[in-house]
Amino acid sequence: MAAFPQLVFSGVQPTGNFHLGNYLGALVKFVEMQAKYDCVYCVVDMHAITVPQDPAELTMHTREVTAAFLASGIDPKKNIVFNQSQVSGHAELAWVFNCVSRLGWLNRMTQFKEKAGKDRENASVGLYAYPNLMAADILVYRATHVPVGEDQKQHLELTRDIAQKFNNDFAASIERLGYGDAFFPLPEPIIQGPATRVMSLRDGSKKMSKSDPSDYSRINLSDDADQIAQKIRKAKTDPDALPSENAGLSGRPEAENLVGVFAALQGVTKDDVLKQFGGQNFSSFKSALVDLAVAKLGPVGSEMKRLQADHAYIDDVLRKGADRAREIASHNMTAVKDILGFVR
Ligand code: AQP
Repeated sequence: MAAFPQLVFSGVQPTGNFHLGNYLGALVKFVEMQAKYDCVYCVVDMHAITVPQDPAELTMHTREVTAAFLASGIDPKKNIVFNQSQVSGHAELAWVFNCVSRLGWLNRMTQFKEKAGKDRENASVGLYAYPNLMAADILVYRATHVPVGEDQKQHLELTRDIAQKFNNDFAASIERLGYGDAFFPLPEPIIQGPATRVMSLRDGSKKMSKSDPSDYSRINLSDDADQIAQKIRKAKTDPDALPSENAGLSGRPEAENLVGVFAALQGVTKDDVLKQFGGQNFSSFKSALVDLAVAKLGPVGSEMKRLQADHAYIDDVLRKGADRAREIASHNMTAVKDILGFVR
């Protein structure tokens, strides 16, 4: 397959309750990647409307996620930071992919099953076709790397299937137009580190999620020090002391989760954490975790609140980012239209 220039793309939905899972599973990786790659970071507002949204809240949450990006250390001058709906290439390519992707593929997506629940007939068509739009988000930039949490792995596999099928279906046209044997790269997910799947603080078998009705299940980036402390102290654990090695965490999902969170916040491995805390009870470990979480998340949360209040600045970042994103996306969409045989 042709070699593609390395480019990172990832997106976050503006759906409120931005939490520790989003931060450790996505944002921390986004920040790390900017030293090594050109990166495109998107607030995916078109994904958000696959479930009902209040317009005023959608605007507020779009600014909140953008503020979270910037407060975490993403540099909007070096990287492209924007919101999806300002660049029409996402929707255009998503339609093309609706015609490439197969019903059988979408039927296997577990996120749709979880989110639609029992009332499938009443779910929006957008929620069902969500992974096709996600493939378009990534491939409209011909991005090669996608930092995400574990929960997005299946959608990334689908993105690769769509890219592969498009490359195969239109191979002759792609070759004739001088793009070699593939127009789209097969993007690689980047899912690594000790907190690729942060679990609910109330139930170690469920992932930490924006839509969990219990606010005690998650630490929000907007929580203050008291709220962080209270949530960690109330987090579910088991009666045993912490083990000294990773293997001792098996079958103890709540313990494993808190150790993973500690490791990710500290930038070390779970084994390192257990070397330090093995044999200790949860109350002393939780106290150390509270101190660490407040030290790491507190400054991000307050910077986020400060930025979020400055609508003019945030909207300007998004507008300028969208201008840069649009340039790449329209260039690639012109090529896609030529490949498909659309007259322009
Ligand atoms: N619990 C998690 N652990 C690690 N990473 C996570 N991500 C989400 N939850 C966790 C990662 O955060 C990024 C942004 O995801 P999104 O904006 O698409 O949000 P989401 O996945 O819809 O978030 P939730 O909380 O899971 O929302 P609901 O409650 O609606 O299902 C992605 O990279 C994701 O992997």
